[in-house]
Amino acid sequence: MFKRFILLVLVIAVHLPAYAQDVQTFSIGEISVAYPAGWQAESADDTGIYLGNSDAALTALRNASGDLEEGDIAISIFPAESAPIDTSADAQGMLGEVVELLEITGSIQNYPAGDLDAAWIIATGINIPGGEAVLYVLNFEGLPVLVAVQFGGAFEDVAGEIKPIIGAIQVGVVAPAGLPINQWASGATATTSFGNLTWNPEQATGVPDTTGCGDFGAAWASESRTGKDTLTLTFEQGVIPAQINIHQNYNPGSIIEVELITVSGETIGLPESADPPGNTECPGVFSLNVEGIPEPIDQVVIHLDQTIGGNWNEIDAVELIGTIPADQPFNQWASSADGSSEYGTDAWSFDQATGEPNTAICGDSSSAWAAASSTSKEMLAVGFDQPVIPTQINIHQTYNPGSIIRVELVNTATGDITELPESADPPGNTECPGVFTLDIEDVDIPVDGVIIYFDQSIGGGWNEIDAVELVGTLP
Ligand SMILES: [Ca+2]
Ligand SMILES: [Ca+2]
Repeated sequence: MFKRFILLVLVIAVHLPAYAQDVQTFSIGEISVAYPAGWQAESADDTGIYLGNSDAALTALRNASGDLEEGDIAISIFPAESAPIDTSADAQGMLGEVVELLEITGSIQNYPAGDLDAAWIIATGINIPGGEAVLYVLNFEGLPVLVAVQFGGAFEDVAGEIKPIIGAIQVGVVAPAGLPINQWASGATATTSFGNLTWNPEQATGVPDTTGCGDFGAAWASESRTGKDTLTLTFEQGVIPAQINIHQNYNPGSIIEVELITVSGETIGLPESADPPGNTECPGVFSLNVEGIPEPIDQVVIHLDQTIGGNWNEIDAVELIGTIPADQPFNQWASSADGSSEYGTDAWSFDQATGEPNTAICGDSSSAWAAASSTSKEMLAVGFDQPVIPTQINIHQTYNPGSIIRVELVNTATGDITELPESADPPGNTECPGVFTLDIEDVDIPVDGVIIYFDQSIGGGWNEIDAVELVGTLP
């Protein structure tokens, strides 16, 4: 189960030294890339990365156009699963499907990338902006990645610049210290809202989901079209802010100020943060670059005066881009799981212990992991994408808590195992449903795995695990 992690560590070790000091990095979800100073990166939709060596290159990506001057390079990087192809195929197979889908021509070849299964093609066709592009499939285990490179002029002239960037694409590291991450708001409140189920503050959370300029229930709107209102967005991860992107889908022009709130609760006003009429198109993104705020923030406050425009200034989504400070606790849910036995291969399987909790009640629920037998000794091993210096583990139990006898921590790169003292959860200690929390103080090596040992003869019933959270600081 841990092969993927070890592979990733090797990939990182192989690729990163290719760069000198003046390099920047950017990550979206599990994908990250390093690129030369002077280039720009931004998140594309909620899953991909746009990279460009000029404003024109980035604009071409945003507009899906091939309008590039000689020397311009535009690179888009997306999970292969965002294309309608079979992502269980090998790299050449996936690229073959892309070629068919786009009805393009060219010769698919293996792309040399160490142990990584990779393929590439110099492709031409009318479905490619500009008529010519280079496409790559990097078949990272678990998350294959599609890369498209557009360029002005001849490929030979830019190939040398592109190659190290392709080599610096990584998967599986959520947020190494110093890498900007993007987040969409996970919660929202407002002084007023137009509805309870539509146009409510919730509609400004998550990825943008309105289509065009107009009055949409999937965006937040205030009660009055001329209201002076405040919309406050919360984000899961506190970050040193670099950019705020406010997606507006109806009557932009009424934002008078944007404030940030630090994780410790201090409010910081952003100078020149008004978005007057004519500044942002409809639909459009009001983008604020933020500099010089030393504290991590996890809330964005948007003040509107809709007497300015005289009509609802609707907000569809708000994105926060920033870096995770080295000492900031980092929360993650298990991304992989294995163990001694599972009750099913889908329902009650190991995988049911990954991701955020999704089992609300105490009971025998197939959205939690259960062992094959109800009275056996068992082991559940969960893995996490980002190694951290651990400070806390939270084990979400949804049936018969009381059988956990021991918990261990793992560094999957080195194989080091740390047993946690007094890590049993005896009957009566955790309610059902309930969270068994282990605070960790003395572990100073990074870990990315947790192993939970059970003796279900203690409780005599399935001790089901819905989710496991690892909290820690970046190494
Ligand atoms: Ca929305
Ligand atoms: Ca679950």
